[in-house]
Amino acid sequence: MDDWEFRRLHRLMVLARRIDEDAIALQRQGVLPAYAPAKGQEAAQVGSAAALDPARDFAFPTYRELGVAVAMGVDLVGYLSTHLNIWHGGMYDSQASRLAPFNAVVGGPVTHAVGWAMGAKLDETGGAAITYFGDGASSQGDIHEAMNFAGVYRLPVVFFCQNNGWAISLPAARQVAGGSVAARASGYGIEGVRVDGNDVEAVFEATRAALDRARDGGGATVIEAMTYRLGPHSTSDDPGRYRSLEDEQAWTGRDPITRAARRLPEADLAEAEQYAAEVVERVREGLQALTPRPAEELFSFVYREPTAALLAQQRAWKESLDA
Ligand SMILES: Cc1ncc(C[n+]2csc(CCOP(=O)(O)OP(=O)(O)O)c2C)c(N)n1
Ligand SMILES: [Mg+2]
Repeated sequence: MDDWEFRRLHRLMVLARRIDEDAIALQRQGVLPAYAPAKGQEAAQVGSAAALDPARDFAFPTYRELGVAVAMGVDLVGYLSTHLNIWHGGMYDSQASRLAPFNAVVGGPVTHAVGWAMGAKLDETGGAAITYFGDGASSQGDIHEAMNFAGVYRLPVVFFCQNNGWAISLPAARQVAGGSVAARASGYGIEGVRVDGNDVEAVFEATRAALDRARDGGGATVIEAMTYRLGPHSTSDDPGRYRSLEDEQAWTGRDPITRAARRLPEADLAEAEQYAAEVVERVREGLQALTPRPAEELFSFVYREPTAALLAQQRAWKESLDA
């Protein structure tokens, strides 16, 4: 990776970190009802998303993918509006930005990505899907069906697992027997690799290789990025109740941003911070200026053709307003 590209990835990680910190502050100030911090996972998120080709690929995130949104250049006010809970799945344009609405169903985005990859294969678009999921999600049945389907049909999809050590309070060791999510790939006839998820360059290279193979008809890959969630599971969680300070401190010493910063001159670090501070300010103002959407839209965009049950709910809702 050349210096220019490395600097770009570092700058995106710093931006993700600062926006993440501000989102937590906004939650504490009562602006955001809840938030799922991404601190510590910036290299895994930025490194993987930066390897995508925005002209043909598509990403399917979980609820913790701020770094992916940052690296893909998604409108961050629209992205964070999901945490503001004012509209279905965020107010950014998913089609244009190539990032699906974020998904709070554990394992949910994985089946969507495989379906999208089936479409890309049938239409011969040359695009590949990437889907994000956690160590906890890796024990969900949907993941296994999705990987098997991708293996059987040789689909262009990258299963990107961020193994951050925890599924809320459950350690990965207690639900991944054998210890490796990547190792499961061989049972589905697909590639599996494990990378240091706090090394942004290693993540970028592994993802680029997997995307290239997917586009060349080589099928799917499981990438298991070994990382750590430095903060709480969500703003309602207290990790002090289930993990040790020593563990947190050990991983703080492996902070992906500090690590990348060692390769860069002071001037670049200062410039990255200044840029991040400007964007944080803009995003904060944008979020605070958002007003609620019409309540009627609760019923829009759920199905292409609304079901009878949905229409009945809509009628009941309207009647309750008149009552
Ligand atoms: C289908 C489903 N089951 C359970 C939950 C509740 N839940 C939310 S996050 C989470 C843990 C997920 O852990 P992991 O996949 O490791 O992702 P991480 O939160 O660590 O990023 C659980 C059980 C959910 N949202 N969806
Ligand atoms: Mg996890």
